[in-house]
Amino acid sequence: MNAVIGADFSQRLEEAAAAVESTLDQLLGATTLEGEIARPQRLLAAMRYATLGGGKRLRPFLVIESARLFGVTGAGPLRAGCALEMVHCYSLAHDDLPAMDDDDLRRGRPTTHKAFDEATAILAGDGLLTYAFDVLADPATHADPRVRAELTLKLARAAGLGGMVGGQALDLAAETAQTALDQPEILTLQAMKTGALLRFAVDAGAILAQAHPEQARALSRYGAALGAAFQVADDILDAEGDTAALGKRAGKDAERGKATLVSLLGLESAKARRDALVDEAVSALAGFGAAAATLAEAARFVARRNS
Ligand code: GRG
Repeated sequence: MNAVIGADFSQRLEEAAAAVESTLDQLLGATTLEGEIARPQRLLAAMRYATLGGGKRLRPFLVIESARLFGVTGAGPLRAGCALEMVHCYSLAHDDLPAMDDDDLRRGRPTTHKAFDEATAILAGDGLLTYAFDVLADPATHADPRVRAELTLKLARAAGLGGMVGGQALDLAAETAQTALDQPEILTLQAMKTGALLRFAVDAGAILAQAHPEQARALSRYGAALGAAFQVADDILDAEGDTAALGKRAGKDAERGKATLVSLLGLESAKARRDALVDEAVSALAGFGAAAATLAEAARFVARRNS
């Protein structure tokens, strides 16, 4: 946990982010795909705004690195990572809307509904969510239709009712509930709202590589622990971080009386839990040996990030 984030890791993350940016730029270009009738200019501009020019690109990085663990590189992991990033960016644009978190700032810039308007931000999110499945279903992502179908099914399960969207619904319900959530309820909510997409990222790498089920399960355990560590770190950042570094408003959880592990356990215990989750994530990689060093560092990065 105290290891310094290595130059090699930072370089890999930067390289992946650059490749993701350029692939997203291409996917969200003006040229229509076969079967599309037209790409409305303002909607496309809002989808590009919500997606390009910011973010750590952690989810696509995890797809790329998980696939690389099995020797799979190139367009497949990059495209699957971009599909996942589209779902993530849609969730941020919708979460920022007045009906949800009502935020003005995201990734250091005005939120999508502030830069455009509410209806356009809703449609941009809808367009990104739908496009993500287009990208996964396209043969350019993988030659084998069974692999494409598995990616599509797994992302739908991670993003939908029993995953991110369901977690968001639980989170919104908790804001107006009479009784505060207890620890198991918070853990379920967080595993759904933020954990499910992060876990999908590493599952996608194993699916693309058609990995041995035992290896896929180990990677999935890593993804679940990393996802949980990410969310505790996010709660800690909200409590301790500053708005300028975060690129979004800090201190919102306490202001809204939101039940998080920080409010439930206190800062120090939340930090201890975060560190234990990082250890758990790293232990799950034991069977992969030195080949998994970058993924191990990704777990440390998630816990130590300041934005
Ligand atoms: C609206 C359906 C719907 C879901 C929203 C993920 C989510 C559910 C809301 C986002 C609210 C939020 C800030 C959650 C905390 C965890 C999180 C997803 C942080 C942002 O992810 P990063 O740090 O962001 O990976 P970047 O900007 O680097 O991509």
